[in-house]
Amino acid sequence: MQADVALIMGSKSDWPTMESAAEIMDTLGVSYHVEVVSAHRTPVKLAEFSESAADNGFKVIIGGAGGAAHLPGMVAAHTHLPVLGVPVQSKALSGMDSLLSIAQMPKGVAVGTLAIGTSGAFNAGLLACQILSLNNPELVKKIQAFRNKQTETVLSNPDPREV
Ligand code: RP5
Repeated sequence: MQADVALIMGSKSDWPTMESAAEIMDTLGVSYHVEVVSAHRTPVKLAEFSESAADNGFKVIIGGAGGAAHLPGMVAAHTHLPVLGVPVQSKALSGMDSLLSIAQMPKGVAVGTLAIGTSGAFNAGLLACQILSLNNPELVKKIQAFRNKQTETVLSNPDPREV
């Protein structure tokens, strides 16, 4: 399971959202491990996974969950590694419940909260890469190339009526 990023989520139903994090990490060549770890349905697994995460070589943890989204916060309670939380869009409350559950951490236990849904998941993957790039000049170059290409795509086709 050796990988730089742990990409975990509360349910298999979160994968269609969380695969956006995997997408950008694939693009930038960052290794990740994917697994369902539920704060409520598998609480002992969550504690064991989080407590052993640093020893297992992970450097950043991305946690996605919806509804009563306690996963990222509980992971952060069990590890010193940086934890990025992705609020998955819920059916009942469109992800506002997820967002507030993840963002409103008590002082002293930090979770970096991203946007609701696939944009948040993508940016969690991107931010994990940026954190890892602090000690990796080659990764810095890849991130800069990704950003430059994105900018060029917008600048080269500014007419909103054209695809
Ligand atoms: C959360 O409950 C999961 O993260 C998921 O977003 C939500 C619904 O889970 P399922 O009932 O689809 O397994 O724990």
